[in-house]
Amino acid sequence: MSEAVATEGDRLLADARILTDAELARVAARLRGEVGGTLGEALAYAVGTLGKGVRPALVIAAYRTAGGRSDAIAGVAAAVELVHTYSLVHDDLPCMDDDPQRRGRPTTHVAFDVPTATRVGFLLVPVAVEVLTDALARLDVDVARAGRIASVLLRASGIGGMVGGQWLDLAAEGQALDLAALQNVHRRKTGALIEAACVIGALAGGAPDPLVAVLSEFGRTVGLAFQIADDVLDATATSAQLGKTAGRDATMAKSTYVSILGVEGARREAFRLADLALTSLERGRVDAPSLASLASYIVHRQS
Ligand code: GRG
Repeated sequence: MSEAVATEGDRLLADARILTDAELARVAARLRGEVGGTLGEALAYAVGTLGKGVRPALVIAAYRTAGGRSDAIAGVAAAVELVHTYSLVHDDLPCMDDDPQRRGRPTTHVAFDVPTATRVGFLLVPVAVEVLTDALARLDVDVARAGRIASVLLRASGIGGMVGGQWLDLAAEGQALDLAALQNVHRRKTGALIEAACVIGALAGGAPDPLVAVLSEFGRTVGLAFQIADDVLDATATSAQLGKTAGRDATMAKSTYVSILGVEGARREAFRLADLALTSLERGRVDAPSLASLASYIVHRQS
């Protein structure tokens, strides 16, 4: 997997962000107006503090791979990003990772307060669903497929995915997990939403089930690679590079791929998984250079 492809990944991310960030800005402005007061400001702050946009880029790339052409896919991408954003607002709370910085800015509970940030996280759950259903209507996705898409997103965010993974992650603090247990945490906490991004994009683009299955396997593999790369960056990058506090895993005595395999071993595993993800595309005879570039970006990224 070459770094040149990773540069193409940067370009794809930037293109996807032009579409998705505009959608997120609309959501932020609407929430500021509709909710009003401090809570409206805090919602707009959380939604308007933007990340790299990996999940939206995967939604859009999978959609286009399935033959989708409408820019209204940005609403679907924004919905997936909103789920990710509210998870970060809660993840940073003092009762979880207790982090003062995220995406280069003070976390929502630092910029406002803990009760407000807690409300922001929960309030964004239905907002994400509303943004999703509006976008699916604009894309003219039929009701059965729209229901399937909503179910994929909600399942990935729930006990079998993000929430369950976070729970296991917190419960494992200070304990030495083996690789199988850690893989289960990573797949649920981070991988499930990344896999869902690929599946949702494919379904929205009208992909037949065999193509959905290939993109699901691709997403599952890069989802795990993403969290392993995150473990490596937490141990090797600076807080300025990451826009959040570096070295947090060691401070919180978390088991990570780095604590088990070392930095180089973890890096090699992330690269191996990115290659495996490309193999699943090839095996399924899916020509998806944009997804391949994003897989490369995911394991070569510096932030
Ligand atoms: C609010 C109902 C509710 C649930 C929240 C807290 C929680 C449940 C889940 C947290 C899951 C979590 C923290 C996953 C980590 C994922 C991860 C690696 C984040 C970093 O992703 P990047 O690098 O970040 O894509 P940016 O900022 O670029 O978007």
